[in-house]
Amino acid sequence: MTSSNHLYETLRAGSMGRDHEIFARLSDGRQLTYSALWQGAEHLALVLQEFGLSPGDRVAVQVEKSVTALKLYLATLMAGGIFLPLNPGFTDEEMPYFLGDAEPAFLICDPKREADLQLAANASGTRVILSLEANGTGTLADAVAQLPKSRFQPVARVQDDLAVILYTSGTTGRSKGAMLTHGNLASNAITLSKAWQFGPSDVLIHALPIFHTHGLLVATNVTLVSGASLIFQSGFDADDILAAMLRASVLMGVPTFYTRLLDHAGLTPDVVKGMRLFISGSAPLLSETHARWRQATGHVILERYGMTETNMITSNPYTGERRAGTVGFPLEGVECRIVDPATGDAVSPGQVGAIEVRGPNVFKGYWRMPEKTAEEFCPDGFFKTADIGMMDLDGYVSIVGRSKDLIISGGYNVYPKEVEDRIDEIEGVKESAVIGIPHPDFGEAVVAVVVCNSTAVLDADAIRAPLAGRLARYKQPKAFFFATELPRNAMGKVQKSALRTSYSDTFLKRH
Ligand code: MLC
Ligand code: AMP
Repeated sequence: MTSSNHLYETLRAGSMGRDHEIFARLSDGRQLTYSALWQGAEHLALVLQEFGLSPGDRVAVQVEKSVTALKLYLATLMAGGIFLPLNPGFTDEEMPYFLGDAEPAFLICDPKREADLQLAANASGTRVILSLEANGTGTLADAVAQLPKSRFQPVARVQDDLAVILYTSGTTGRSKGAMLTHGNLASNAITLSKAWQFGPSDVLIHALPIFHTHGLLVATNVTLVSGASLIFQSGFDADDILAAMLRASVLMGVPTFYTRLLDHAGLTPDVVKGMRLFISGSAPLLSETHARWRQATGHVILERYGMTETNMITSNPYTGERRAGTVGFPLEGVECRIVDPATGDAVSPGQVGAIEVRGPNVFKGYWRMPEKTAEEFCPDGFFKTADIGMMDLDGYVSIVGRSKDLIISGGYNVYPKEVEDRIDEIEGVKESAVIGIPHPDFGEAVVAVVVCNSTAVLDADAIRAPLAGRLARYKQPKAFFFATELPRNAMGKVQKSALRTSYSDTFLKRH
């Protein structure tokens, strides 16, 4: 009897019978065919199995972006494991939490991090540590070289089995592992491919990180399920993206991609001539950016909305009006409602409320946090996104705010509490408030307002220096302000909105 591996088979179907076609064009001129991609994934799956991977084991991966890392993602799925990618910017202080919580059987990391992560990995019961550099070398590649090459029969996995865990920060400081199933990811990939009319002739410029929903589960999965190809870039570089546009058809990016490209003299209607689609998501796209892009290129950006726990929820239409300032309609098969947060009742069109989502895209829950999971779901199965929005009479959804204290900087989420805790630990600091304020490049920038003890004399460097090495760089405040006290309401709660107003033009006036 042949077994079936749901997500693997869904993704594999996109290129079935077309193995000789290109999957990825790399920056150094090399090209990877679909057959090389799947064969490489099979070899890595053999290694995982040889080292004792059992179905359901977590494979934690903290590496620089590379196609080998994509093969490892596919290999983990094929071997029945759960892929757990982690931002390579996470510091040695941040990593032990993830390892301790997820208890991965495998850790694949950069060789330069191996020694520093060893202790935390041992403490979390990690059985196997292998290294992988961006150029594909390391002990993982050595293990592949030593193994006799045979075919790998994917391990049976059904829709409800876990495929990926992605950590998403929590307001209380503890990151939560969002458990995404084979069914969640397969359904969203198929839905998006259809909604955005992807096909084998599409060439996607891939400049996003691959440890998040956007770069891994949207960009990569949609490409695979459509049998399309990637121009695979290690990160954002405006020159490289503009050069790639001459051979590409689609770009997916966060709003910072678009504002940076608009600032580049090389963005002309000629350069984008062969492109058919520009997609933006992960953070709000200003209507102004939408209009400037249309003016500069003649293309209308398609904005969509999603989150780690739900994959993609809404999208502006491919055909039909792509309305600036909105994130479009609920995707096919995805239910989205706007409710009064106090009563849970649906509000009328045009009224603002809490956004809730239900569908095959919605995750299974938070890893080993059943109470937290129960809190975030309504009894009828809708997930509470914590985003505040409205749906107009035509059905377009707009995001107007967030009920959680969250900053989105260049598409990365920063939870103020985590940064405040680190600042408050510094000697001489009485308390702090971390807020997000408008930034021309990152959309929002993290800044800190610090109150020192009466006897302490601290300057910005005295706060900045101890944070370096403790927090990933994107979480580190871009400016520090000092105050004698924080504004509080009658209940004693810090009034962050007052602080945001006070400092709102900090970065805008510098430009
Ligand atoms: C880099 N820095 C950032 C930052 N990115 N600071 C704040 N926010 C960010 N997003 C830091 C760098 O460490 C550096 O610090 C300084 O800012 C300048 O960096 P840079 O060289 O200009 O940044 P760059 O490497 O070009 O990266 C910017 C970026 C990148 C926007 C291209 O952040 C990025 O790729 N963002 C995409 C994130 C993403 O994929 N999100 C999707 C999540 S999924 P220093 O101190 O060294 O000078 C999700 C669901 C959904 O949200 O709906 O998709
Ligand atoms: P994450 O936790 O990283 O998955 O981030 C998800 C959050 O990003 C959502 O809850 C939204 O607040 C935000 N987000 C994603 N896409 C958009 C968008 N197009 N417009 C506004 N906010 C967005």
